[in-house]
Amino acid sequence: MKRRNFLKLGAAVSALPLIPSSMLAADKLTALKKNGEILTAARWGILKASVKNGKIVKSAPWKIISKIPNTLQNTMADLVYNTRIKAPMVRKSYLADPDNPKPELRGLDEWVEVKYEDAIKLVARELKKTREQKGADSVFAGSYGWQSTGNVHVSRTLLHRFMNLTGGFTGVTGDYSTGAAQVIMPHVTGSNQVYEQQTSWPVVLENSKVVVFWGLNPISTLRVAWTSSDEQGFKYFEQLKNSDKEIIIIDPIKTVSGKYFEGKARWIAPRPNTDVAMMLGMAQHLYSQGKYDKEFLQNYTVGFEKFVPYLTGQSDGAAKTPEWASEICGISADVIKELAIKFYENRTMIMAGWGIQRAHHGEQAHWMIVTLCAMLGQIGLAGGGFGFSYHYANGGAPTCAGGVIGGMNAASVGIVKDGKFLGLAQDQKQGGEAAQAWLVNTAKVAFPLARIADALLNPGKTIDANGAKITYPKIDFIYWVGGNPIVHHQDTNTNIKAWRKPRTIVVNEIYWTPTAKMADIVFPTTTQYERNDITMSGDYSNMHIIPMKQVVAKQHGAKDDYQIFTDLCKAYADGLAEVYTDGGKTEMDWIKEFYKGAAGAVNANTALGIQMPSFEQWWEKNEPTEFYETPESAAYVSFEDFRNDPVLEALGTPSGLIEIYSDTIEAMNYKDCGAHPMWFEPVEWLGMKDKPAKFHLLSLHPLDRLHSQQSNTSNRKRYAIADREPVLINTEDAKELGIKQGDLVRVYNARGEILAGANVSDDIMRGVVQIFEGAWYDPNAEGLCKNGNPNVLTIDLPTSELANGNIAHTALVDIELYKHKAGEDIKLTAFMPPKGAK
Ligand SMILES: Nc1nc2c(c(=O)[nH]1)N[C@H]1C(S)=C(S)[C@@H](COP(=O)(O)OP(=O)(O)OC[C@H]3O[C@@H](n4cnc5c(=O)[nH]c(N)nc54)[C@H](O)[C@@H]3O)O[C@H]1N2
Ligand SMILES: Nc1nc2c(c(=O)[nH]1)N[C@H]1C(S)=C(S)[C@@H](COP(=O)(O)OP(=O)(O)OC[C@H]3O[C@@H](n4cnc5c(=O)[nH]c(N)nc54)[C@H](O)[C@@H]3O)O[C@H]1N2
Ligand SMILES: [Mo]
Repeated sequence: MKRRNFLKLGAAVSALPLIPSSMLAADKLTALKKNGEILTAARWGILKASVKNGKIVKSAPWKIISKIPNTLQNTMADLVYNTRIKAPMVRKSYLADPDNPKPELRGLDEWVEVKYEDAIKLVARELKKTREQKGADSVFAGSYGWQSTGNVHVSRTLLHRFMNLTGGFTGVTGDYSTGAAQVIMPHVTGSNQVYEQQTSWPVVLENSKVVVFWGLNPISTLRVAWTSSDEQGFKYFEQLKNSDKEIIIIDPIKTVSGKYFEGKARWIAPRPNTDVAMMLGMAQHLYSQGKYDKEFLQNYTVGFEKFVPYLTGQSDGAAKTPEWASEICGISADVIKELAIKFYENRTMIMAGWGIQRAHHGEQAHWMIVTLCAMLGQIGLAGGGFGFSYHYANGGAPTCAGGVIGGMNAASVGIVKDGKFLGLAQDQKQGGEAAQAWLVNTAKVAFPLARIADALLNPGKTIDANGAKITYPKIDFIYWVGGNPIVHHQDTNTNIKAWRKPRTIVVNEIYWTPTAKMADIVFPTTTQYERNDITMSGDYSNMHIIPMKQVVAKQHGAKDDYQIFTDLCKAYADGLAEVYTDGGKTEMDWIKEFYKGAAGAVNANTALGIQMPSFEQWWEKNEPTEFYETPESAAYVSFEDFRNDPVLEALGTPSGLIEIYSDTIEAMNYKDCGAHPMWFEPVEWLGMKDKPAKFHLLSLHPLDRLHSQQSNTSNRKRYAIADREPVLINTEDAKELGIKQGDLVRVYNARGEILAGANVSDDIMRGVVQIFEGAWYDPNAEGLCKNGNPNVLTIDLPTSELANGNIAHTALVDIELYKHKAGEDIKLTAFMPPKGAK
């Protein structure tokens, strides 16, 4: 251990005042308003809450930025008052004997209410026991999820801080969002592209002639951001609609975005998971016509000459002609040729979403887009090339000049011996930038997130991952906060088996979600509206600093995650809570510190012309501080510097250039990811021989929810059909099956079965069905999900050995009119508390 850390720590503890200096002022600052309006923020934007007699009666956006509606903003009251966990609870068999807790009864057992203090002691004791008996690696705290916004109450970081200080944990790498793209892109372009600023919207609106939405549903997905949505993206897509640009939508579904651009955009619907073949057809056509930018390929890329034999079929006997592609993707060869030439002859911006890479061999999709764009030669030119985050967190909204607030960090691994905290084992690690904050890995042992069920079921198994070998630890303790893994992970029935492996599972939750129901110990947690916090808006724009003022009192004895982990520290070892809270800091102390850091920098930078007031004044005023774009940020063109000087501004790839062919990946020698982009048949798709089922299932991100969040609000009335999650099915397909609008249907395959309500429409191509992810899993005794969670039907395989991302959008299913089977229980219980809970 470093002496410096001992000193730092000693200083922190001895300087701990009896009453934090800010306490008196804080009382006034934290006083609740009983009547009137309160400003706060959520993932879904800056909000104004109306309270009457201390109760939320309404929530609405702070400002109207565009005419595009955002239904997530009006549900605050439901989020505070519905389906709450009302007390700390322990699963009956676990409470009876934590050493023999009958994990096979998880999700089935009764629950028993316990005193908060007892639950704290129980968790601290069992965690310590697990670490002593099985080592720190047996404790899993990867704990992925879309927890609430705010830089203080960030549940996952707070968990990691606790887990690090008490001795370390097994974590995860990557995420579900961009599991494949974030791993392949650094090999191809030197950085991940998916969480990076895009060519600015003003540049696109001025210079692009053609805008392509390749699997892009921005009118839905821009409803949220990781910090808080600034909603600038809506404003710009609105301007795009009113412009004279040609818009081409490539998507099996005419989504809300397709409808928004109806009459303006052309809708082209390929078979799901075949986009790479379609792009290869375009590339081959450009090559055969000599219509590609040889100079760009020469100066800015490597490996095109090794890719050509694949295009021409010299290497594998199949020329990737538009006709070849058409057979696979179902789009006519003429259209493929026409699009290729159009993109070549006009300044074209290809905006791609992430659904296309949440599929088997998902790495290939974005790699092929970059390759196609390299042939078009417009990368680094104003309004040309590609952008992988226009649909997410308002990418392309120019970055504002101003202050950036700090946040909680996950601290370092601590050393605990005989009930005493001895100090830190290593230096502090700081959090990353907002857009990629969750990619920061603070654990020593980590595996790709989407392999969680595989890891639980196969301890000791070694997998390949991006050139490394990773051996799964034997996980015996899970602590999850701010996520809903029983809902979000693929192949639920396998996942449930995996979740019955460890001895202990602890969950901090607001609601009785399916994940809370699958735990042993549950702590009821506050919603973000029951505590104070501070956040920024705009993951890329850094547009506002927003005071998140507590709206109502904490409900039903719910505790903040910060409180729970502070109390766990106290129970775990003497002296730990002081370190955890950095000398006794309250939520207001942290908020003030984060504010002051930013305000100091802003006020010192006179060029900004913005003076931020004292913290107390600012908090009292309860309004966001707004920052503004600069001429430079409004003119930002991604890859422009590289284009101007590929030597001085070399990319972070081994060659410094765009890698159409990667020697690094070649050396990994993977069967399922080669050295250049390729078409691989997915494990299930519509063009396969001996299809195991008839329809391709896509499970998009939900319009009226954030994943599973808001399932328990009145928004459900907007979409539920036959009181279940809707399944979108093509009119002709439905007719053949005798299914009508509103019918209750069974959707099934070899992996499981769910109920859904039929939504019959021409807005989806034939052979494809769509069920939004996020419906709360609600199994009956036979394992039929009565509410309609599509993950019961999806496949839990990795994209490839390279990225190990999830493949949620690769699955075939069958569908039929629901016929009642004798004894089958289909009463919806998703929103009811489990046995033993109030
Ligand atoms: N089939 C299919 N599956 C998918 C996807 C798909 O496209 N198709 N997409 C995947 C993707 S990209 C993602 S990101 C995941 C999302 O999966 P998740 O992020 O796990 O989904 P959420 O529903 O947002 O879960 C967040 C949970 O945190 C709780 N929570 C909120 N605030 C707090 C807090 O302050 N403290 C605590 N303790 N809890 C809190 C909420 O109540 C909620 O239950 O789903 C993945 N799953
Ligand atoms: N309202 C709302 N917004 C959200 C979220 C939410 O839950 N609700 N979640 C947020 C999160 S965590 C993430 S990761 C992002 C997700 O953003 P994305 O991953 O981009 O969203 P998806 O819904 O998976 O898919 C986007 C589009 O791709 C299309 N698509 C799917 N498969 C294919 C295919 O094989 N080919 C083609 N051409 N198109 C295909 C879908 O039909 C859809 O229109 O959204 C964020 N925004
Ligand atoms: Mo995501």
